Amino acid sequence: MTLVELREKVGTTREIFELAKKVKQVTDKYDIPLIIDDRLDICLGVNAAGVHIGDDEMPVEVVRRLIGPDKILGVSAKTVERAQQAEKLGADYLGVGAIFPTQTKVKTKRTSVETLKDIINSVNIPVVAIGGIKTDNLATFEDIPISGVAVVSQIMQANDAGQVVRKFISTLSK
Ligand code: TZP
Repeated sequence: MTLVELREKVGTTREIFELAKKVKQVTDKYDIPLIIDDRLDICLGVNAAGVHIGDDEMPVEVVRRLIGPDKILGVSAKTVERAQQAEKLGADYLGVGAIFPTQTKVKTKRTSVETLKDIINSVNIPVVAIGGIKTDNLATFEDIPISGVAVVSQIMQANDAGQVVRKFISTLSK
């Protein structure tokens, strides 16, 4: 596993801060960087490794300025233009999706596999596929040089999350 992202949309700032602190104790224990979705304040508050932002957040260059050069900045991109602009403005990696239908982020629009390929070919930073990704649809990415996948439901709903993560890692490293 490369990193863990905390994506919490419900709760007060204080509640999310407390949750982030708890999650960071675990990620620190295993030396895995913790990324906070959307919440720059929480990222800075708990000294997480970085933040991930989408279209509705502050502009990429502003977030980069606020977090400084050393924290990881992930940006969601659905088009080549957005991807290239994000790279230029300081993104360290891109999240591209939803590639498949997803129940986790119901309002998200799908991104085609073709666009995923175009984005990968147009930037020099890592591109991670997201959205409806399961261990049994990873074959879709066989010939696509993605840097990784971001997964919510199959891991969060598993009885044994570790087993699912190991299956993702072993399938992707073949
Ligand atoms: N952004 C695009 S799809 C998605 C996000 C946060 C949700 C992915 O969740 P799942 O359960 O792995 O489909």
